[in-house]
Amino acid sequence: MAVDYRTHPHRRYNPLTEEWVLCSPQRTRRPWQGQVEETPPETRPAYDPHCYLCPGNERAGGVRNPDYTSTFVFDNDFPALLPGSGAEEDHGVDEGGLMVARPTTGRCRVICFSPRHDLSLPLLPVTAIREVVETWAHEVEELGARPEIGYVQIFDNKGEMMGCSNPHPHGQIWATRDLPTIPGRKLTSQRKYFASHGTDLLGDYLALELRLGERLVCANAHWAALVPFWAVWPFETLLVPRRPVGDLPSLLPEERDALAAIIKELTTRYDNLFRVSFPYSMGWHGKPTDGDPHPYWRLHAVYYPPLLRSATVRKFMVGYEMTAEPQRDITPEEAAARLREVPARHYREG
Ligand code: H2U
Repeated sequence: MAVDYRTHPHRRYNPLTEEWVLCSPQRTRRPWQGQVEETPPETRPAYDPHCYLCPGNERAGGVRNPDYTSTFVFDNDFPALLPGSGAEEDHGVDEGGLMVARPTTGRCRVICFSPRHDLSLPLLPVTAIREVVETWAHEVEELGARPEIGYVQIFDNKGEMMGCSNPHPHGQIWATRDLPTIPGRKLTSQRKYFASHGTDLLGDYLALELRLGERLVCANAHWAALVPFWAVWPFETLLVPRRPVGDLPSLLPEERDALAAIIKELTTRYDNLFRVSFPYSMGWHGKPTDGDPHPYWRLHAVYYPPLLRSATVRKFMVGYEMTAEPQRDITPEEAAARLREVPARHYREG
């Protein structure tokens, strides 16, 4: 008897991370009656004299921000990594493979998306998001060109729920000597796929999704945003360029324009889902900056929002997820349909 994946428990495989997710759609077979709880509209001033990140203000470390008018990037005052000091030449610890430690180095930067304290990415004009895209690309190019940097991770924690420490819209850049775990897994999987198929994993996956259409959220001439077949978070999405391109600096001007437009649309759809500034952690996965061309690597961004039913009901990655493997109820197909159904115009700009 064929299994109906819309109603029957099953596991899905993530070929990028080589992990499985348990999908239990039978738990949501009841009609969607969960209250959509309204949260009070966030009213923040355009400028907050007490904000560490606003133009002209003094940061926690004592340095004063310039009166910036576009994006603004600075070295994190409390960095998780430090530049080389010579100590990293130490060979580290290895107790028979049971206790292994190695020194590491890197740089941490913070990027303020705009001078406006009150405008999150979906509320910024596309022209301002385009400047964020330009800044991301510039940072990857500049940091990645340094011989001591092997990987540049761009990420953004949006909203208090994701541990964001300051409401002023901002993201982070951690540039490391070593390749971190998740990009490392993606390197292995993409390289293996390319070796056996002669084509790139994400390019083939994107072609399949564009043909099937059921997990697509939105697309334009250069990009597609979709809920991946193997999504773990309820409204997780993957943003992929149509052209095989390995990193942000390699994007053409028209691809950067289209990226700004699709980021505006995707994050607007997120906000419109529960009429709230939708929290998420997102990150870019570009090819490592170790000098190898990595021809099998396709640039992509991942969005991991925690919300499940409303502005206040979130998905917790706890018991089974922590001890066995990730689990979800709502199917990726249903999540994509709901993101497609909401307007592409922001409820606060309506
Ligand atoms: P999160 O909101 O994702 O925590 O990022 C904010 C970062 O900004 C955080 O890493 C840094 C913190 O160290 N920061 C500064 O470097 N200087 C400040 O004055 C405030 C925050």
